[in-house]
Amino acid sequence: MKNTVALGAIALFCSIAVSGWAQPTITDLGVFAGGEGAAGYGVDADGAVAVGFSQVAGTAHAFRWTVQFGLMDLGALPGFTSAGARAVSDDGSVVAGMLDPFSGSARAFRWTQAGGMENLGVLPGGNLTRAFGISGDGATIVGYGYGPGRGFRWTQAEGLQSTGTLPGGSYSEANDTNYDGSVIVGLCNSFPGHAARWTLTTGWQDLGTLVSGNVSEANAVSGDGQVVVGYNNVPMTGPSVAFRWTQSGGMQNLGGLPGATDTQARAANYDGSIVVGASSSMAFRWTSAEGMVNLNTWLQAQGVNTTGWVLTSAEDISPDGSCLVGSGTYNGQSRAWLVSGIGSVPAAPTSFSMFRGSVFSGNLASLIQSDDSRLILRPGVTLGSQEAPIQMIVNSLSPVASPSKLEFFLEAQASSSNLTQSIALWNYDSQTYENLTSRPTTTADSTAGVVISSDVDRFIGPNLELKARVSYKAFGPTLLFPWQARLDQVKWRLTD
Ligand SMILES: [Ca+2]
Ligand SMILES: [Ca+2]
Repeated sequence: MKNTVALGAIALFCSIAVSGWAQPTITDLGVFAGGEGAAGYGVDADGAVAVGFSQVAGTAHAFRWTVQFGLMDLGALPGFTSAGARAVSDDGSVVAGMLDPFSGSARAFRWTQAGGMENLGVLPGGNLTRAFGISGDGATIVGYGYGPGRGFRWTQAEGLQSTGTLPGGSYSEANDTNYDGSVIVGLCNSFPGHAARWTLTTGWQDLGTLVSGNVSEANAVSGDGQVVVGYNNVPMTGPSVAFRWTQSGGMQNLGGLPGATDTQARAANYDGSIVVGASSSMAFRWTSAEGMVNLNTWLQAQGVNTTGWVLTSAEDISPDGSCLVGSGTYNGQSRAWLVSGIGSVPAAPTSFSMFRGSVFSGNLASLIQSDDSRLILRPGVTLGSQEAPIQMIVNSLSPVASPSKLEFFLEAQASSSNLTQSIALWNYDSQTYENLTSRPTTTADSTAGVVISSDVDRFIGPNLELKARVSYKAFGPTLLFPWQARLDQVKWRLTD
């Protein structure tokens, strides 16, 4: 059904105009004003939402980044001064994290777009909770409750429930859960701790260790619940190695990057075929075919421009493996990063036209690369005050016949921030533009995007046409002088 069609015209166009244009991209998720750095922990299914925290004046602020609007501070409930976000549901709408994460009275929280932030409370007799994971469907949050020293599982219907521990055990931690919340993984016993897997019917199951007497801990479980990943180490002093566990194969040693002494697997995709993590402060990616490779060099081999970046850990992966989030440094500054579009195919603009407004300078070639060479547009006459006086229609062709995902990105700035920039895609079914995002313009380049992963075919024409409309309109005080929109790059990304 989904066929990558070989369109000679596109292939030729790509080889000439966009050679070296990497398909996966790395995005700096930014920091809040005055921020000292950021760490990324969770990504949704299609790379449109990422979560983590950003440090401002020594205080952690939980963030939820979206491709449309960038960084948003989730704030903190009254009585708390700091927060950190640890995980996000596959649709990006539910976030799990911690209030005052580094204090003795930390509380797990749940955030939703509709209801805001909610304190999940403590287990009976407990005095703190920390949330570490969320199910793909967003209904189950897992973490750890101090006091009783037990992993917890939270659902709307049942509230906070202890996961218990192994028979005779004194301790448990719940670090992650699968797509539907039916499998939880973490740590059981006191010392030495063992990686463990929990289901409602079996309770905790000890996954053992690679070497008798060692310590192990499970950090994550695949979406289907079948693959558990984490680390194994020698108690107290020893080096750690990553492991990948399956029911049939038991615990498999994934080792570490060459020379590394401290390796942890942190996440797995839906079927557990891709594992990511950190190996002596270098992010890694593992597959059975390629083994464990340094993510920095792997991305370079994919054509990603990683200039300035050192990716020190990969903390989460989307179910399809196309998006990764984690932490690192950009030009020496602590930053959260998002890599998206792994496995996607490019589509650069092939033509554009002005429906309202006109070209001040630049041309189609200005839109191809992110190189600060820009297509500069100015407003024109409109039929009414509600109509945007700059409306550019930009066209391309999809290299994929029936993509599972369509992404559209625009890097641009304007001469004023008193403008609204809107992106619409032409719906070939309804024969109308669907307005997908509107936001204020910035006077320095910024990237706005849309990610479509359901009913994608409505945006693909009968001959694989792609059509988008970018518009600009003044808001607030009327601008008395001519203003400009300056577009550096327009691009589509399609995933089969
Ligand atoms: Ca630029
Ligand atoms: Ca450009």
